[in-house]
Amino acid sequence: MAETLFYKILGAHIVEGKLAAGEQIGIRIDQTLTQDATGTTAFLLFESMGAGRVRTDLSVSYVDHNMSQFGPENHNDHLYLQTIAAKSGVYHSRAGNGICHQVHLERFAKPGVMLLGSDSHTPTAGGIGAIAIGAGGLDVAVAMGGGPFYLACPKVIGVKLTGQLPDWVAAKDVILKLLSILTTKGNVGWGVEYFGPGVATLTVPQRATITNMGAELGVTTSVFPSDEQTKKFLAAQKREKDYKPMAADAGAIYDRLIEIDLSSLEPMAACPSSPDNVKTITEIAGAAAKQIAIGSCTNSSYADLMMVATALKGRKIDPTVEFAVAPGSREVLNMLAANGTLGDIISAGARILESGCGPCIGLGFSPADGVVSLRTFNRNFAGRSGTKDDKVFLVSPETAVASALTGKITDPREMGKLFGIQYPKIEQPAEFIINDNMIEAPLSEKEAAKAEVIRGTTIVVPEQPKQLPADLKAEVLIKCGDKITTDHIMPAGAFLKLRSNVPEYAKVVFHCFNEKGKPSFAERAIKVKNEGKGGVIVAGASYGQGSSREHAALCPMYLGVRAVIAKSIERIHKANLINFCVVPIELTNQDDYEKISQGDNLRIDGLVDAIKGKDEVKIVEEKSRYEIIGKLNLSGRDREILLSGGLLKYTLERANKKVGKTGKTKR
Ligand code: MIC
Ligand code: SF4
Repeated sequence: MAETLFYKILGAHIVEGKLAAGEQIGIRIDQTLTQDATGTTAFLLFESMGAGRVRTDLSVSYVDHNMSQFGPENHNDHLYLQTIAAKSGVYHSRAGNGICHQVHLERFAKPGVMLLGSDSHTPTAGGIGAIAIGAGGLDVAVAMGGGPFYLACPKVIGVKLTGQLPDWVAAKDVILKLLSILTTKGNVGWGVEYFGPGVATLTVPQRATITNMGAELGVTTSVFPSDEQTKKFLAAQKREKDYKPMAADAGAIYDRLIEIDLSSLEPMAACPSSPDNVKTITEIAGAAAKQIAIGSCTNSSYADLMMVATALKGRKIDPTVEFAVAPGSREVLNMLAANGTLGDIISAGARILESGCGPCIGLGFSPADGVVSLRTFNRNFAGRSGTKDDKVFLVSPETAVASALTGKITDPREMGKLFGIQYPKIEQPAEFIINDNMIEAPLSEKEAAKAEVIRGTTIVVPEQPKQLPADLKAEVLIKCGDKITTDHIMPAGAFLKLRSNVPEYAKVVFHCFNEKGKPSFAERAIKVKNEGKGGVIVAGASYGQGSSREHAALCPMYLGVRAVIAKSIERIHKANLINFCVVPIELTNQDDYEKISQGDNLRIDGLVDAIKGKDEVKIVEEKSRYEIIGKLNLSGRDREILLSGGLLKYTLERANKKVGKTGKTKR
């Protein structure tokens, strides 16, 4: 049968289960990536497994998120990650070398591999023909130890691209268009595969912008074929040997088909405060934009910044605008420095930020109260910029630079009329400047045996979950609405530096919902825990959207949360809940959501028995006695993990069983 590219790559890596939509499958992982904000926990858990050296073909640890270094926490993390990487057989990309996804695309990703990363934008590597999936740190730790990654085999949406992008219309507009069609809700269990004649017109970095922001759809991942464009990109990275052509078979059948004619697209923006609140620039043009930032793993490639530099050459940004540019990697920065175009950006009035995540995750460059901030990033969840009630619009670099010159949201197609600027068609260089001296190779096994790991005082091994009670008695600690993101659950920005210290970080769970003068979520949770009860979080649809941060499960678990009851739960977050032994329960009847209030006392009798083999649980409120039926949408392995007390204990139990049988550890 004619196969999709998605299934070809999954099929080549399957070690358990059947390659059919909806089936639970185990996949062998070739490469992993971790970044510092999720990586410290991932490595601490990897160490707790006693795995020693990694068993993948390649694992890379990046430092790109926490680089502001107010206080010792960030540098403590860097030193721990550098030394544990060297010891465990992992490559280490140092602070300043660039954003993990950009650097991985440039230096490591290749067609046909399976990449698992502890960051939700890992699908960036789908731009080069890899199946690249975001997951929680603990899942990545298991993969580093040689364990398979388990997932529900996705159905595949085929996106047929035809035509060619018009001048000033960008790859960002392609993914914004798709977000306007599919939205951020309801795409769990799907993957996206691009095909059709329009594919050949897009370069690898353009494709990577599209697969990167595919994360916002909530799909498992997105993938492009590997073709002449891929070969050209790899050759320019001096990695032509990593090239192999890959595509779907002719006549492959997709579970759903969407067609996008690239020629018909126009510049677009995701308006506050969701990536799917998409409007065309013509609809919103003219509003004053006092802050503009170009960067992030979505849009900070060489071609993006060359286009920006060419448009800015000899010009000055509007004096009402604060304008920042963060090149995605040191390779990009070096290229711009060497060809002199960095000077054009600086002379026009841009502030050059470090090659890292920075403002994308609210680390600096927060906008003033009430001003419009245009960003080329991928997420504009309320408050993520570090400013409450922010007005962040997500746009292409083309729209961003046009608006920087006028001070207003501006359609870049006006650039000719306004400034006499023709669209700069940027050619990919035949060779990038390759300099890997900020990527450290791991120590040999012999050297590693003697090597010390540096552990600062702010690095605390996370507590493991307690076993689930046979019958759960729990209080509803919070009732929240639809599309609650992991940024709502665990704020980043100024709090990001607490990632390596769960007891401290747990104090700010649901920080954005805390009210002055009232007990915080954490205080309420601790009170309930001290009364000997469990805690429950109640939510609407698409709970846990956004990042892969497992702290959104780990910190509530630390505060005594034992279950989440929601209309629906997003893929990565659901897996993280299970990994930390918090039971994900989805409402059978969505209207039952209305019955529940904060402070209700719920009973789930026979919870453990239900996890052992039932698909539903009965939830009873103790006072008013309302009854609700909750779905346990769990695979057999999910059930075993919950019954073991979380993924770490489950993994250790299985490893011990193998030692028992064979006398030596096999994982
Ligand atoms: C994000 O973009 O939200 C992050 C910060 O990169 C997260 C990872 C994290 O929270 O550390 C992600 O996308 O997974
Ligand atoms: Fe970093 Fe932003 Fe990309 Fe997340 S989305 S990896 S914070 S640049």
